[in-house]
Amino acid sequence: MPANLMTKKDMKELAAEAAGSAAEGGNPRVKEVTERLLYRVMQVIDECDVTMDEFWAAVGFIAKAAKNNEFGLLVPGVALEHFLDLRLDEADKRAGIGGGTVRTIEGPLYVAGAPLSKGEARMDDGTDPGEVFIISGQVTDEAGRPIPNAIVDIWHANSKGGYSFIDGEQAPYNLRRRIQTGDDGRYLARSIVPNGYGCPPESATRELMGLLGRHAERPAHVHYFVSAPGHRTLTTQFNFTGDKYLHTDFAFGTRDELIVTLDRVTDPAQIRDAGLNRPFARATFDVVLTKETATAPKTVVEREHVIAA
Ligand code: MBD
Ligand code: FE
Repeated sequence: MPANLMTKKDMKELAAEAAGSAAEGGNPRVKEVTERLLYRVMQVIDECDVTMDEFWAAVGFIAKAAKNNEFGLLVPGVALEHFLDLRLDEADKRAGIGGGTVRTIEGPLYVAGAPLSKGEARMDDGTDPGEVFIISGQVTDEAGRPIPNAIVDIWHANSKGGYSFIDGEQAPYNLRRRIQTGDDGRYLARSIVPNGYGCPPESATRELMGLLGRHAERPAHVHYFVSAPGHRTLTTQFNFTGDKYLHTDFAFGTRDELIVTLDRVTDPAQIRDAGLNRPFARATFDVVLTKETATAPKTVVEREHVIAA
């Protein structure tokens, strides 16, 4: 069939009717968004001459993603989670807010309720054969003043790119910790250098990436939520220089300001001073939080989070 069989007017009217524009009740917000969304879907079908077979293949794809509980993976994969960040960045700018550590996506693999400790934590349970990794940093305000009692909630993959709870192979809360900063705003984490994450082989998300000619990999990264009373909660991550996937992250999470360099320590005296017996890697990740104000756009995202048993 040819494309562009329909008039804009006909599509707009049908979308409006389907979204309940003539109906009294319902939720006005849902009606508004549904109407615009349906109109745009109709436009795409008509512009691209989407066949019935193609349409139902797309429905099947969405059903598969839903059955796998994969929407949390699909959303960053098609850049929408990053797009939400870009909008929030712009809203911040217009509200005159800047100067804090930049945000990036949360991703789908956070587990709430990780063990909480003061000042420092060991994140790994000692079973991962990966490289020992010491992360240190300071949480400050925009004036550089330390923020004591900030909660630094860190989570990352193991040396195989797997996340505890999700991969079913690790102890509960392995590589997931909350650290409360000391009076100097500092935190210290001992862990294992993570590997990058790849979408599961049979996932709908990987299938789509293949159809788009893209890969389904993330560079290695470490996730953070950082919160403190009177300050805006920050969702962010850092990556590592030299990573193969650093600038082609399938989830669009990499930001230039969030790339750290791993410092490899091989000097026996330094290894001993760190209380270790083999070479290790270390990195610094300092965090600057912005002040909470009544007019600041909201940064705490309400979304479903699992809690490990
Ligand atoms: C991850 O670890 C992640 O952070 C994102 C955004 C998507 C998939 C896996
Ligand atoms: Fe991740």
